Amino acid sequence: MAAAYDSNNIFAKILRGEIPCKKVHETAHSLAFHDINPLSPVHVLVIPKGPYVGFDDFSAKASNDEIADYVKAIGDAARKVGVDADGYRLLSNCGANANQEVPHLHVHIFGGRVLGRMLK
Ligand code: IU
Repeated sequence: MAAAYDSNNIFAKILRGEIPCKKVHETAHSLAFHDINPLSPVHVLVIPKGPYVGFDDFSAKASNDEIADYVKAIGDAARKVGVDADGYRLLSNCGANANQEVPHLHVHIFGGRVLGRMLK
């Protein structure tokens, strides 16, 4: 079970406009922005606007509208940054065993080069 949502996490602050981000794409329920510490030439994070810790509580509690919006936002963000032609990797760390650092659901989009079999 996911931990309780901490509204002081860094992505919550980005969503409230308290901390800036390099925005790629925004929808009613989702926001995509460039990772502050890119691990590949293109490294974008896509987050839902709702208070979800990770994939576990999002998949259990989010509405169908939020889920559909989020999945489309990930694909649209990838196309906006131009990684769709050559391919890209999606990754979401969920919880302690995955070393999730920021406790707000995020999907990483890695692209811009040939990626090894595992990136993180
Ligand atoms: P993780 O999957 O939770 O380990 O990924 C967290 C990511 O958030 C990681 O790639 C950081 O570089 C990124 N990040 C960020 O983009 N902006 C920030 O202010 C912080 C972390 I803190």
